[in-house]
Amino acid sequence: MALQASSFLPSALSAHKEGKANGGLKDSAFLGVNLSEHRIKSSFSSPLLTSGKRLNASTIIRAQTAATASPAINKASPEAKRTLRKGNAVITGASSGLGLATAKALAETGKWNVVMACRDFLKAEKAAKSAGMAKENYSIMHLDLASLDSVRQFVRNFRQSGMPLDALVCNAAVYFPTAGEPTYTADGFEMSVGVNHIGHFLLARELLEDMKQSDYPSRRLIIVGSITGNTNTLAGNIPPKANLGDLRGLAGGLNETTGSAMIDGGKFDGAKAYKDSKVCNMLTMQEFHRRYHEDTGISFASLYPGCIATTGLFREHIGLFRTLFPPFQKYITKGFVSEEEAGNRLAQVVSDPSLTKSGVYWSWNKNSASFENQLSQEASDVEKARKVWEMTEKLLGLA
Ligand code: NDP
Ligand code: PMR
Repeated sequence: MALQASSFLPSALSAHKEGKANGGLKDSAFLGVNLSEHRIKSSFSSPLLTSGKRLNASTIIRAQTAATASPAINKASPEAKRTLRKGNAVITGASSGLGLATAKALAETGKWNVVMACRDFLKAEKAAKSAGMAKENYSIMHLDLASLDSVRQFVRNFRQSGMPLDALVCNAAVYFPTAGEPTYTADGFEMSVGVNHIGHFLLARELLEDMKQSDYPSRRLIIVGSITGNTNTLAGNIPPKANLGDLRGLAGGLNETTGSAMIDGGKFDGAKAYKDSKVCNMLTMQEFHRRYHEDTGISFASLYPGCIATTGLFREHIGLFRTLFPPFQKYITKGFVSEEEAGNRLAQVVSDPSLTKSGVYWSWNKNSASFENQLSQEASDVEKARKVWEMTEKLLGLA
């Protein structure tokens, strides 16, 4: 049922407080609602090129720990002083939005070489230049997460560069809210889960070996999550809600010709597939933590950077959504953050000495102070995390 524009707020918001998350909000498309029915080396050789009632969110998000005011990431710290070399951070999807802003924030400290892992080399190069990133602080390597061959080639190329790996940020994502039919990766997985979860899973599993070898004082593997995959929040209760079900679609390979393109085995829904993929991202981070933190000392983290309503993530959405979403988030939910602010937040998770805790899903309060947030029941389900891990391994031939 379509949502009337007049009903989208504030009644929709109060419905959640009363525990009726979907009151007035049914299957949807405008604002969720279906209007139309609708080490550093100084030079690198190829293949690595050095380049040149307002909504009260605090009633929804419950902090487990006190908020930590976040210091500027470029402040000298005892940890930074001990560091003799620049850190190397691989960031996927650094050609726009959050990834680019994070790359810029890290590059500007002069303490990081950012490896921008991107599917469109020229776009990444242009983006880095127009962001004003200095050549000596970044390099670009090709990575298409929609192809497992490309992921494996990226890993080989990275190793050939000879750089140690100190931080990996799994940031890239696609979102197809208006797609009527699924599209597929080169390996036949539904595209949103294929890129956002499966491609990153393989990349992170492979590069974990490289991170283990690094002598950097604080090594971190970060997988970007989102509020919309967490059904313990208002945003996570906007239909279609994330739900991995019994994972039968994932087990079957996420393809309609052999089963279902959706993780839960249901009918294809692009918006749900994205939210499901974010649940997988947050579960994967926790499973990494349980399996590897103690032995390796690597910190595993996820985060919700805030609603960056202006990014390319919404490029496939209808025009009306793209026009109204930023003011809606700025003035009504007050969840809006600029790309720059979101980039600073993610850069903190990469390098701030106070954010080393592993297994954490970070969020920021309205004063932009970080806090350890609580995940939804499904996004923190230990058994589901293990199953998602094992099934994904199986699809990748790792088990
Ligand atoms: P953007 O669309 O601006 O950035 C996504 C990036 O992913 C782009 O650089 C894109 O490359 C890249 N990408 C897409 N497909 C592939 C692929 N097959 N292989 C390699 N790279 C690919 O969106 P955001 O910056 O908003 O999204 C970044 C992260 O932030 C995502 O994980 C998203 O889920 C998360 N997030 C975003 C929020 C928001 O409000 N925007 C809120 C919460 C989380 P290209 O430039 O070539 O298209
Ligand atoms: Mg949401 C506190 C309220 C809040 C927040 C923080 C977000 C974040 N959203 C909120 C509320 C609402 N949204 C309400 C009340 C509605 C109904 C009008 C609504 C709708 C909506 C739509 C249709 N919101 C959306 C969409 C999208 O297509 C975005 C999405 O789900 O992408 C997957 C989205 C988002 N809202 C957010 C955030 C952060 C997003 C986008 C990105 C993401 O999760 O990665």
